[in-house]
Amino acid sequence: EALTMSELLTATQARAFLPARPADAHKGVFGKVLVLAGSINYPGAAALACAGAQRSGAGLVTLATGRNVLALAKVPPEVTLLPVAEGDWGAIGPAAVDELADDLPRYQALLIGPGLGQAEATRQLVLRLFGLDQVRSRARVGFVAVGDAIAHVPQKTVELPPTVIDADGLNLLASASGWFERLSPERCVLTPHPGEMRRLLGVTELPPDAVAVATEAAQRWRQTVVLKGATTVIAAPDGHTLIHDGANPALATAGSGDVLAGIIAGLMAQGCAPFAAAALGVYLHGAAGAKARAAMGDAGVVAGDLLPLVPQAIRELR
Ligand code: NPW
Ligand code: AMP
Ligand code: MG
Repeated sequence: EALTMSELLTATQARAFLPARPADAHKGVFGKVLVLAGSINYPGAAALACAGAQRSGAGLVTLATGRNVLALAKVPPEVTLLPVAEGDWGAIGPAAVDELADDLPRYQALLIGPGLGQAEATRQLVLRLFGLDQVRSRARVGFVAVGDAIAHVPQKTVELPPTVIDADGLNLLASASGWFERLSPERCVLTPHPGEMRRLLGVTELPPDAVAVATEAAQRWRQTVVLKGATTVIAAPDGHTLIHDGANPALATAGSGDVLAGIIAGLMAQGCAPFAAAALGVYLHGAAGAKARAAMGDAGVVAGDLLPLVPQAIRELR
């Protein structure tokens, strides 16, 4: 019943969200994406997210990740690199924020989370990036003598470009109570699968109506929410909801969501507003999946197979 109450995402709607592609433009016109992703356990997620952003048409994609992770990640050669310091087991820690802060304004979109891992140092990085650490350190001032001094070291306030938060970016954010109150409203796209949505909501089981869950979360958090699944719900902070009904077992494979997050970030870098980028990204990811299934079948498609099909999906939509 909920399905009939919300709008289905059609090709016509997706087409209306496509960013312009002027023939005489240079790469700067199509935007720069910074991807903060990867860890020793998941170098591939960073590479897939970068490639997704490239294939959606972004002008430049840069990967910020730990130096040792870079050595393992099969990053496409066109991607530029910002190696950052890493701690134990390749975990990126909060010091990376200082390394990146001055560069951030150069990017039109940021993607944080694919394969980032959940080390404590990386949790501190995510909290610091979103300005959540100051809340915590203030609360601890009277408690830890050394922490008192640390809490008073003035830290750079980081102005984030429009941001896609996925995977461990979501898991780590969920560890801070009231996390959504600190995000600049209507700047982010959150792309949880049901497991990540449970963590964000702090519940052990989601209510059965995914449309209601996503719609209410987007309004409460004041951000665009993409609740992924065989049916994916795209919800805007103003209550507008689109449903992508594209059940396809070829997409149920590791790294599929990392590619989607990259596509959405790439579209944001090209000037799409968060909700438009989210809806168009889900549509193109689904269309690439349909092409992969038609060519290869239901089983054995891998996330990397989707990548060259994204430009074809864009061409067919235009
Ligand atoms: P279950 O299994 O049904 O009981 P996690 P993750 C639940 C990186 N990756 N779709 C599910 O319940 C990611 O970017 C790296 C999906 C289970 O409890 C992350 O950083 C790759 N899950 C990190 O790995 C390729 C559903 O959610 C939990 C669900 C961990 O991400 C793989 C699973 O999710 C991966 O992308 C649904 N419809 N419904 C690489 N090559 O580098 C319920 N769940 O624990 O968040 O693990 O998604 O694999
Ligand atoms: P993740 O779990 O983060 O890797 O994301 C998985 C991606 O694949 C999301 O975009 C899901 O919507 C999509 N997906 C997974 N299973 C299916 C399915 N059975 N039908 C359609 N899309 C799916
Ligand atoms: Mg994922």
